[in-house]
Amino acid sequence: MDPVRKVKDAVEKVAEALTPDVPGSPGSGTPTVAEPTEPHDPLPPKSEQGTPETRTPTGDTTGATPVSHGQRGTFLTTAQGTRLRDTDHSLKAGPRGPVLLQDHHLREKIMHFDHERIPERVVHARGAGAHGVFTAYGSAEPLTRAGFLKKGRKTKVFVRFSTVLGSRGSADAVRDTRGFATKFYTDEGTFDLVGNNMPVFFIQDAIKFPDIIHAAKWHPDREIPQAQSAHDTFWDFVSLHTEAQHHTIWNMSDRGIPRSYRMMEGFGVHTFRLVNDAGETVLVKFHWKPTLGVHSLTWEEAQLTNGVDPDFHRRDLYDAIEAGAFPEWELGLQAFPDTPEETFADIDLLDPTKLVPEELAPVQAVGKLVLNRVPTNFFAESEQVAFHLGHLPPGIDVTNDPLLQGRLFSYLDTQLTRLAGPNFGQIPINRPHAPVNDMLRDGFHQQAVHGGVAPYRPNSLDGGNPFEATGDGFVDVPVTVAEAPKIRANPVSFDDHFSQVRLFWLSMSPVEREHIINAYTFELGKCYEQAVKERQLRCLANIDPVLCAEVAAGLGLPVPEPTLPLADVAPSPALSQLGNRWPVDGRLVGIVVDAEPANGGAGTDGVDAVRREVFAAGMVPLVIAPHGGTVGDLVVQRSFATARSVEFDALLLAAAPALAQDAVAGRDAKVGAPGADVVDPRVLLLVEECWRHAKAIGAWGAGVTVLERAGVADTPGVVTGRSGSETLAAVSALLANHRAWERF
Ligand code: HDD
Repeated sequence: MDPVRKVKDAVEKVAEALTPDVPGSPGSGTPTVAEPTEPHDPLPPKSEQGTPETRTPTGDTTGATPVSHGQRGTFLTTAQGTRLRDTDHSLKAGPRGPVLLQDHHLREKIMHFDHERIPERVVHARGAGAHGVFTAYGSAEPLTRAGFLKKGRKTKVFVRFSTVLGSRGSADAVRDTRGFATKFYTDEGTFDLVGNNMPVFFIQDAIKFPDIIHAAKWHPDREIPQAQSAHDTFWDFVSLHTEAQHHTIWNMSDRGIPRSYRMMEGFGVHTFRLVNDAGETVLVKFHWKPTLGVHSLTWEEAQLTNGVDPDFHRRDLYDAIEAGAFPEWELGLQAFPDTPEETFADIDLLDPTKLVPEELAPVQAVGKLVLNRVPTNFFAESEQVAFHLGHLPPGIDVTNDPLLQGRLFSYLDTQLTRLAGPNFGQIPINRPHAPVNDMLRDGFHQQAVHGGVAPYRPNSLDGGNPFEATGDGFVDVPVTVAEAPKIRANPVSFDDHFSQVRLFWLSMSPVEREHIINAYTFELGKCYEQAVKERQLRCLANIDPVLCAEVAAGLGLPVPEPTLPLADVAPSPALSQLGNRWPVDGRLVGIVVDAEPANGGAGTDGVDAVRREVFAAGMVPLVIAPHGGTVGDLVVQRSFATARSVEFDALLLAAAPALAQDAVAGRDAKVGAPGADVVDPRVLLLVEECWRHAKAIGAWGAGVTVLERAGVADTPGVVTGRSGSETLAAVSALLANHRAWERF
């Protein structure tokens, strides 16, 4: 199909999905759904969802027993398959009598409900997943024998994005690191790449993970704050434990508040070892590069979003997939010679607090990931998915990074408790797509009915089966382990805690530096302990004098002297988010219209044409009107009561909606303003917030008045046009830069 047509079709589909259900309204296309009174076939699954499992829990696929997944069988049954005639009344001794203990249906229903929740993840509890496909370019073939990286090979994947600190119900747009965990269901066994949106970590040794997490999570006495690092214990730990300073500056930068999961980079963080068919090895770092570019929220926008739409990132991910604007990333590798020193350009590749600048080792693209399907059931998939760094196919192996080594223990261990027993690998989302023939037996929640009598090796009773693989199995790379004393210590290179923090700071543009200063000032300003703030300022003094002085000024504290010479490092421009232009696919454009003339508004002339042009450009238009329902022929997606600026990437003003007449009358009495001149304050707020958050704003016709009333006319990133079409063209050009950066 013609690609432009394809995008148009996909975007029209989303518009339908986003259109409120106003039966019979123009453009809604939604028939009135009658309330069912007798059994009939259920609606098919939504197009972007998979068909639910069609077997019963007992595995019957003959159709003889009703399927119990997702309300798809006709008649309600107990868990044992007995048809039920009543699920609304407990069995009682007479209509007014006591409930009888013998009511098995009541007890089964309540017992199961009582146990619906499982423990949340101890970290990364809040997250959202999606299915997709990974297609290999073949460029990694010389480096690894991994089959899924061979040219053209397609592999199914499941990705779960997450925040680290908050509980399962916490808000999405908090300042935090984001998890980016990918399960590749390769036909040689599952490969899990369990990374973050930042390339470095707080600690160099896994033994300190409980310390950083205890410090960063809530205080143990009151269990606050939720999903925040802006508190004493976090800054106490990172200021004492200076190897955390590099990860901390990433958190304080715009990377800590991503605009969307779709607009984040991902990093495997550790160095891994690849091995090819000839047994040659190379050290690599994994990168995910989003097609849409790396973009962030502003801090005020993030704070508002957490109130207005705490599920912002989750909703954004699913809306985009539903819209057909499938999120995409390229998988890339930085490859380094596998030398005995395991260093590159004097950077210790086993130190997870260090990155390798892309200018020194370019990221080579090896394949593309496309997320194209939302989960059918959140719990079954996103909640029960279990990743593990030890899930490696032949061709990929681990290194001695002490953080990685500890993680290899932690994930299996935590999942044993979280998923209540050792058989969580049999949960549908965790099942490998490669054939499994293990000799693991029994245990809680065993799903398999294993045949045979000899689950051991060697055996003769089951014909010696299963046999060990010859040639194509996993081989641990026989790395030489140096003869060395048993010791609790780090290599000396791990003692450099500041040079790369300075490298990061120097790589930022002025506006990104301003955001970093503001973030440190905000977070430390939320601390109560003076000693903690002063200690962190001493760390900042070792990073950069301007950074330290600005934050100290914001806190009203003296500027300390550095305790170390400032590192002499070259910046890495690739670390900055600014300076590029990006596709605008899936961006949300709000269009403010007025009520119909009959209701005192100016109407919606030309808006439908603009709406279609927004679609055609691959973006999603959302019509914002004084009320829900319809205005003329336009279906309204947001009313002034439900719209808030944080939802939109750009704003178009087609009209200057006035305040309702009765409200104006009250206002007149106070300020004596002429009624028709009073622009609805909710529209003014939309404009003011979009302006403060440096978003593109465009107006034509009567809409230009709003710019004047809001006092933003003729400022950077605010455009006007002779027509809607001309205005949209200018706004789209601005949107490709993500924000009007000059406004900060
Ligand atoms: Fe971890 C979950 C990423 C260090 C222990 N981690 C978890 C998840 C991600 C990461 C993305 C969520 C997976 C999901 O969506 O289910 N973790 C990282 C990265 C690290 C890191 C990139 C450093 C480079 N983690 C780390 C250490 C330890 C853990 C050092 C322990 C020694 N992580 C865990 C865990 C979790 C987890 C406790 C919680 C839930 C789970 O594993 O299944 O085992």
